[in-house]
Amino acid sequence: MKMPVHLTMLLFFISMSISKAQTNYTESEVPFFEVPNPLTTFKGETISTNTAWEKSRRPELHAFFRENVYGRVPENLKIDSYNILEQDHNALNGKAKRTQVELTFTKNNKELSFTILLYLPKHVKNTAVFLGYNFYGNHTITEDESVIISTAWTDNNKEFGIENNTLTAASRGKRTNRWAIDKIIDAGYGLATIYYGEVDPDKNDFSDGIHHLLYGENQNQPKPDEWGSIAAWAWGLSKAMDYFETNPEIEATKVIAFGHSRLGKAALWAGANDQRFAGVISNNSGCGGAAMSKRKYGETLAVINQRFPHWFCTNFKQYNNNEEALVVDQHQLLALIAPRPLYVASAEEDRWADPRGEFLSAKYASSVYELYGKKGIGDMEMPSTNLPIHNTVAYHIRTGKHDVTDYDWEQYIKWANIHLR
Ligand code: GTR
Repeated sequence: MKMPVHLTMLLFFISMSISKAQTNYTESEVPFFEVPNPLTTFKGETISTNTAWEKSRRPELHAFFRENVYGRVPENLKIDSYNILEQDHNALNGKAKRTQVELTFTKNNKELSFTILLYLPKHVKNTAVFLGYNFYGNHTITEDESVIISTAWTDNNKEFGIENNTLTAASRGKRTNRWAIDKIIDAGYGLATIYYGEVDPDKNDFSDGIHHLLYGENQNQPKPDEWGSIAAWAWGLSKAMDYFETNPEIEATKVIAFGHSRLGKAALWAGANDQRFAGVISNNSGCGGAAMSKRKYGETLAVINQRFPHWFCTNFKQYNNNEEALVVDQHQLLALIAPRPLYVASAEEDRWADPRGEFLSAKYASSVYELYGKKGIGDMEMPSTNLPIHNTVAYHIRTGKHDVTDYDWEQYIKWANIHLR
């Protein structure tokens, strides 16, 4: 059953104003909480080697996040076919090769396809690639006229000229500011992006997207421990990785999952699930991403689960206004990425995402990196704005708002040059 759009919007704005009015932005009002130790198992045993971490602690933490936070993927679905829709060896003024490849999945007489837009620098072979979703279609990330416009459902956006939940040429190039394509290509990296709405439309409706392909008989929504939308988006990143492994031009062992905000949450979960990702970048991912839930600063679990009931699995809702009951926190999600390079980035004005909570999370995840002899945040304090830490666990807080900027990309490239080349 669907509510009329205007009613949904009204309820959305009411809930937004209530939740924002109650939001805690005062550091002294952050409650005292114990930080669950990544190196103490649920039974209280101490983990002191990376072998023990991999054998017992990592699996139990991963299972907890899978069954109680993001939800498990019901079944392994392989790519049915892939189809190169378009290719140009002289894209971006001749410096890149552009490929648009569509991956198709079929199950239970249903089908889902999504398209990867891929730019590879011509001057480099076996390219390392940044892979990340975009919010409004592949054609929004560049002025490149050849980029195919998605027909998938989209949220309306006046500023971008998006009406009737349909993408048109009016939105071409509207998000170029978030994708420093030239910098990425010039630095010798590839860029791959997917419109996230093709994998699962971002609305509280489980009859579309990838979910319904995997329903059992008479099932019309995920079970309490089954995947919400974030897990579906994370799944899509792994399927893109399956494709990369078949593409000899890509160095599949050097793919970095990147994401901003809700898509940063998806990138983190993809990196935790799929150890083929060489590294992960969380750009302003906030609540349910890099930020610590128990701090109750900015967005909280009750607020996120109410506004976006489809993002996490149903089991996660038991922690609404009940963060104390959680036996994990988000630093342990970050720890699941160890020993692979991890970059957590915040923005000063993005208090909703709790920059300090994102920093602390990266810091508290570091003990696991140290088991592997990798350098995390250690005993460093939160740095001032625009003073990045580029260790295996990296962090910066830049000036400005919730966004992805050239500054962010410059840092990601510098850090990738150190840890992934
Ligand atoms: C906000 C949400 C955040 C963040 C953001 C985004 O409305 O509260 O958790 O994910 O959306 O994705 O832009």
